[in-house]
Amino acid sequence: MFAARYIPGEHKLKIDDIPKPTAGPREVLLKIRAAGICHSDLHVLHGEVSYDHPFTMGHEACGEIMEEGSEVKGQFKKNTLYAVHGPNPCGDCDYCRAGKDNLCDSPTRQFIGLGTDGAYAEYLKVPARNIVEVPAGISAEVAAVATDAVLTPYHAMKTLGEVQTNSSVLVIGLGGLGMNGVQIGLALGAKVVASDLREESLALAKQMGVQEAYNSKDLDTKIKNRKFDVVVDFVGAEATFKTAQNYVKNGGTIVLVGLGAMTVPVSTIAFASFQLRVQGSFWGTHQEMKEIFELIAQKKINPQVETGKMNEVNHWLEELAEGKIKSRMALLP
Ligand code: FEH
Ligand code: ZN
Repeated sequence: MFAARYIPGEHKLKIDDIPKPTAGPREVLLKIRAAGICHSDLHVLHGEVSYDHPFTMGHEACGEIMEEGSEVKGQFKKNTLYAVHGPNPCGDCDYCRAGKDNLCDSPTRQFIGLGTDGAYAEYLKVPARNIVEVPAGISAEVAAVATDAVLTPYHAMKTLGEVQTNSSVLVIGLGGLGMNGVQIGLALGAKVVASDLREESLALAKQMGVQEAYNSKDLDTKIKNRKFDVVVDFVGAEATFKTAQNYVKNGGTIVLVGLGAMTVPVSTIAFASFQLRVQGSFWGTHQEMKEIFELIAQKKINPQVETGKMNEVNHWLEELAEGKIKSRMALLP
């Protein structure tokens, strides 16, 4: 079958023809219907994260079940889309048992498409426990990108930021994650202010219902000395983290999602004097993935997605690297 493979040391995926997998006793075999591309793929291809073995990439997967393992027979529906929980938790460790399965610390756990075979392929086998049914009416491309670009901001805002009705939230960065973060904040009943350097992104955020959307360079004049319960930095650069420190309330939380810089300076005087908290955020849990699909089905979140052809995956990853993809992209077989 077709598969786009990571080869250690290579900076492009190898388009290959490999044997079609078969489902183990507690696995299912999915026929891939859509696979989202992500900057995390680029971190690997650019050598910032490396692996010592080849595997098929693609950690944002959606497909239909073609085969059920012997121990999970009859548990799933035919002609139905399922989304894959990319963190691929073990289900047995303390984190998994505590419902924090995004932090699974099983020594054998590998992320789908980042260490173990993923979705840039015709077929993908995954543990049956790590898929979630996609509600009818949600397209494969939306479901695929939602497994990261909606799940990650949802985990950051609802679970870690504890965003709720009337929370004041500043969202910094309106890329694929931030734009969904704005919608998630509104869906949770928060008062959301959005900021980005791109005017077209600010306009889109306003179309999504946010009352205030300001260019990051005008933030000081626009919001002056207002402070926010939660500031979510979807960029993770020095400048944006500095902005976050300036506008988070005393005792408030900065949720750091973006990986823009390797490190960002923390103001000790600000953090100590105003008892600030900075909270890292990683992907999301299986339970949260069920919740985001409900919100998408209720049209409270409308993920923007562009599509391309799976066999052009290297081209689209280059487009992503050059900043030419405005929202998120899913590849179709
Ligand atoms: C996945 C694996 C490792 C680091 C970051 C990611 C993100 O794409 C998940 O949101
Ligand atoms: Zn685990």
